[in-house]
Amino acid sequence: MPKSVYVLNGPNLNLLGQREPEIYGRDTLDEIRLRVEKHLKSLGFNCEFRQTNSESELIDWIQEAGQNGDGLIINAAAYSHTSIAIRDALGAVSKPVIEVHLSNIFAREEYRHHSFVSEVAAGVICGLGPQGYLLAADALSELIA
Ligand code: DHK
Repeated sequence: MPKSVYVLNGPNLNLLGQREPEIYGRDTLDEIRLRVEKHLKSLGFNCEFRQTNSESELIDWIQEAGQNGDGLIINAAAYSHTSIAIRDALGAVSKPVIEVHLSNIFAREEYRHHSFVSEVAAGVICGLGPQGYLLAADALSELIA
């Protein structure tokens, strides 16, 4: 049975493609999902790719990933900067976690410079657009092996 990687996306990422494209790019989340699924498949992993605008649903999915997954890629979007609850849910996951942001959060507003997720992530990739998810998949595949 193939190992499985959860790819969880937080609030407003459902609007990718139309939302501030000069910051987040023109790819839709569905286009990114197809690329990530294909790439993870080529690395031998099943992909569970999801998006929610709800903090509680994201926490439930992080807990599910901790139980059923072998690794986790997360773009918690704005919750990265605000949610200790999401940080704590990730802290309880014993599988490797990689944090991804499409934009370079350090080149943006100061309130985006701190991420609670980073404290509990094995690594952080930001500023490389959708490619960040593919690089995270490569890193995770090494960490899981
Ligand atoms: C996405 C968001 O929605 C923002 O709230 C974060 C992140 C950055 C991203 O770049 O993917 O600050």
